Amino acid sequence: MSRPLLLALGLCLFACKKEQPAPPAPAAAPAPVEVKGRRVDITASAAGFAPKEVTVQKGEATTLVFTRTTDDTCATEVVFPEIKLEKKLPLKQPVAVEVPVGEARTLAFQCGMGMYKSKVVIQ
Ligand SMILES: [Cu+2]
Repeated sequence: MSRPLLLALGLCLFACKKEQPAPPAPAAAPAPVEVKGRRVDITASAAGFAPKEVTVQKGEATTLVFTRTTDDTCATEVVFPEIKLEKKLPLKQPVAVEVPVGEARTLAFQCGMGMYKSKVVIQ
């Protein structure tokens, strides 16, 4: 074999080894959690809750599924002040919150310290 070819082969082996991708994280498959009605996933990350605003139809059973994706966030729990609901958000564990859809209103939700203002609009 010629030198350049060997070199190319060597480079390729090196490059290929380097590019070996880490086993892909399971794609955004819905995490197993008990859900009633429509499921709306909400992520709690360093940037707060996403989406920040969720619209829900009055009378349509809807469950918000919160998943905290990082330890680098204040949102280790979610609080719905108006309905006095608080749920701990363990890292990477989906937490279901059933939306009270009986009446049209806007419910705020936020982290335990009242930051990351977000809301669910029932209409
Ligand atoms: Cu906070």
